Amino acid sequence: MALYLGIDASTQGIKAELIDTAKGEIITSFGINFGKDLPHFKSTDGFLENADPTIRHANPLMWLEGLDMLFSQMQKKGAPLSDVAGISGSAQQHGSVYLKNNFPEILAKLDSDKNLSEQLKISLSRQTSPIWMDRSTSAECDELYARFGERIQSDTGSPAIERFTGPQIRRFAKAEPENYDKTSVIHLVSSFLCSVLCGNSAPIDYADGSGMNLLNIKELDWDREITSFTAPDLLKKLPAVVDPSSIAGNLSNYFSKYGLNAGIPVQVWSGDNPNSLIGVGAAMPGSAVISLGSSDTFFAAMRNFKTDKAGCGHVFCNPAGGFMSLICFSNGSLARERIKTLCKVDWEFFDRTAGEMTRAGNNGKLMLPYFEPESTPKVLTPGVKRNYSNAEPAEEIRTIMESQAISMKIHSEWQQEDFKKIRITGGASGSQAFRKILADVFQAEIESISIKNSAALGAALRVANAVGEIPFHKLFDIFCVPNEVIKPDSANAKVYKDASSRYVEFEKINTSL
Ligand code: XUL
Repeated sequence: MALYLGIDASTQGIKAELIDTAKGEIITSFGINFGKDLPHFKSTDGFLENADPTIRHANPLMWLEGLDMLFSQMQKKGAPLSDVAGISGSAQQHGSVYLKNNFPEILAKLDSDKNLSEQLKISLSRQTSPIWMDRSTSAECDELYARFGERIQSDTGSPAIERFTGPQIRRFAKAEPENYDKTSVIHLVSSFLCSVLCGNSAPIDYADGSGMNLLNIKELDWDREITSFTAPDLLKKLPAVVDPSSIAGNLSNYFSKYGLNAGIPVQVWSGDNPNSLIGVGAAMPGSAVISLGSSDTFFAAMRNFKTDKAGCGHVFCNPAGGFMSLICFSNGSLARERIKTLCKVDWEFFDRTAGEMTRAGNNGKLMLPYFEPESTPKVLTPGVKRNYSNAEPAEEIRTIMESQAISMKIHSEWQQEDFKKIRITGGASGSQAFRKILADVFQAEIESISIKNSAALGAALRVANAVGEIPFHKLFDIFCVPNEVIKPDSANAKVYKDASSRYVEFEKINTSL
C-alpha cells in the first residue's frame, strides 16, 4: 500500500490529509486548532495579541507543539501511519523563524522521550516569528524601493511588501542587531517545519521562496544585491533554494514514536497558496482559484509572466512549473467571523439563511471590512467603512460577502484572463450563499472539490508525484474532480457591474489608492 501524507500548518491550526493513490481515496483528514487545543499560547486566532495592529507575531513553539499533537492524535485514532511512503507539507507564507547555530545539532539528535518544543526552544535566536499579517515594515519597504526601484517587482515578482520575509528580516536586523548576529539560519514557516521532520536544516522551495522579496524568480536563485542590502551577511543565513519537487531529506527517528517509518522521504515543503493550486487541480493555466481562509486569496497558473501595475498582486513560482499569480486579501475569514459575532447569528444563518432573505445588490450596501490592516488595497490602519448606517443582520452578512467578492474581482483584473471557471477552496467555501455571490459577481462557474483543505491535499499530491512518480494530471483526475458546480445567473450581471463601479469609487475615497 502506498500512502502519502500532506500536512498544512496554517495560521489558525495544523491539518493533515492522508491519501491512498492505489485506491484513489483520501483515507482520513485530521486537524488541530491553536486557539482551542493549545490555549496556553494565548493565540486565539493563531497569533499573539499586540496593542499595535501592525505587529503580528506567532510563537514558533506553538507550531512545534501543534505538530506533535497532530501526529499523536493521528496515531490514537488509528491512522495507518506505518504505511506512509512519503510526507510533504504546506505552511502559511512569508513568516520567518530565526535560529542559532545549534539548530542542526539539536535536530540531528532529537530525543523521542521529549517533545519538539522543549528541545528546540534553545535554538531560537528570536522568540517570536513575524507572520504574513505583520505590517510593521513600511520603512524597510520604502528603503528597498529607494535602493532598487522597479527592479524589486520585476525580478522578485512583487514590489517590496510589508508582510514579505525580506522586509521582516531587515527590520529585525536593524532593531536587534545582536540577536540578528546570533542568528545563523532564517527559515520560512514551511522550511522550518520541514527541517524538523527530516532532522536537518531543509531548503526553501522556489514557490514559497517567491514570497520573500529576496528570490530572483527569473534566475531561480537568491538575488545577491537584494539580499546583501536587506541585512548583513543574509546570504549566509538563508537555506539553499530548490525546485519544489525536491526531496529535502529522510524522516527523523524522532517520529517513529508515532508509528511512522523513520527514513521515508520528506519532500521540501511549500507555501499554502502554491500547495492549494495543486490541491484543487488548477496547476495548468485555464481556471482560477479562490481560497477562503484566514486570508482570502485569488490565484491562477499564469500563461505569461506579468506583474501587477497597482502593486498589490504577486507572481510566485508554480510548484508544477512556470509561474502563478496571486492576490491576497488579509481580511478574509477573520472579518467574516467578526461580522457573524456582531450579528449574533450561527453559521447556518450566515452561510445560507442570510443569502435567502436578501437580494443580489443588497440595495447598494457596501463595506470595506478592514478589521485588520489590509493588503489589497494597502491599508495600514484598520477601520471598517460602510456606505449605510443601519442594516438587518441578513443584510450586513450579504454586504460583507458581496463586498469581498467585488473586491476580489476588481483587484484580480490585472491578470487579464477572463476566467470562465473558478475552483473554490478553504473553510468558507462551504458557504452556499458565498459561492452563489461569487458565481454572479465573476459571471463564472464556481466549482467545489470534495475537501476544503486543498493545501494539505496539494502537499500529499506533490509528494505522490515526486516519490510515487504519478503524473499530476492523473492525480488531478482522481482527487480533484469537482463535486458541485454553481452556474452564474446572467440576470445579476448588471447588478454587480454597477455595484463594482460604485465599490471602486467607495474604495478610492476611503483609501490611498
Ligand atoms: C499570501 C498570504 C496569505 C498567507 C496565509 O500572500 O499572505 O495567504 O499565505 O495563508
